Amino acid sequence: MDISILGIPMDLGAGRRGVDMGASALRNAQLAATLRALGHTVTDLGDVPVAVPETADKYQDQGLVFLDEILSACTGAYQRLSALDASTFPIALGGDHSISMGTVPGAARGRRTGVVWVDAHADFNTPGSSESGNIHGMPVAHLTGLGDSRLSSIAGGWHARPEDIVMIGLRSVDPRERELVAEAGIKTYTMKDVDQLGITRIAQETLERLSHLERLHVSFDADALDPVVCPGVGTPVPGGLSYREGHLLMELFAESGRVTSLDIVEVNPVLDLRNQTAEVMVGMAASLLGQRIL
Ligand code: 5AB
Ligand code: MN
Ligand code: MN
Ligand code: MN
Repeated sequence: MDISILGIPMDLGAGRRGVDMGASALRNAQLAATLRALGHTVTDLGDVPVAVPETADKYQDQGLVFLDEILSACTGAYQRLSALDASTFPIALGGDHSISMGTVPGAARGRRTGVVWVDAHADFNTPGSSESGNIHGMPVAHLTGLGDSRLSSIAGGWHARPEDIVMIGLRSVDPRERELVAEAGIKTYTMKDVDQLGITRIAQETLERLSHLERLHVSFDADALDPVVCPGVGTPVPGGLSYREGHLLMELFAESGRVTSLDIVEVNPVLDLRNQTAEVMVGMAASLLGQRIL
């Protein structure tokens, strides 16, 4: 497979500093070499330009922290990815999860695309429902066309349909956000569901539910995994996916041969232990891209 890596070193959407270094940490953890060893052709496209908070006005817009800078970085990511050949498999490296407002439509390249959101959080706040104003808690709502019209039109008129979205690993959803997810009719698997059903059944149901789609994007927030596995995240929540549950999910998706793009986001080297989180996430990417045990 032809894989293209794009970094979006941005922490403007997160409440805590440091995820801007995630892209660098993932490269340092041998992402490209690992994927090449699996037989892929890997091109690193470098980084999209991102403003630093020190030069930006934090509260330029009510309820949306660093709106202009995030719009500009997401637009940059969208343009870089949507220019890629349709057969190329893009991997976007965050950065905080607000990058996905650009990377998901960029990877979709105009086509209807399923989105598998692997995350402790639903990221379905709107400016009206968010208590933090942090845009990394809002990307899915904006991908479906809700919320602020500037953030929901980064890709022009392209939107993800709620019925094409599945969320896995949830265990921290805000009260109003919960209502919005239910109203939108998005399929969710909480950690309770993971415990009760098991990851195998969840992977099968997800692939079945999205079986009408030719393109599937996996947006993998490192905080979906348990903080013991991935301590280097800005918003850790106990009780997450185990190391093997994460791998098994990626292995089952790989077996399906249906995933066409990937985000790896929210890796925070400032809070990490010797780059463990980046190394774990490179392993997840390898499982998704065909690394086998036997
Ligand atoms: B992440 C919270 N719901 O909106 C909010 O890490 C957390 O991309 C959002 O999943 C977490 O600020 C965003 C409290
Ligand atoms: Mn997230
Ligand atoms: Mn999260
Ligand atoms: Mn986070």
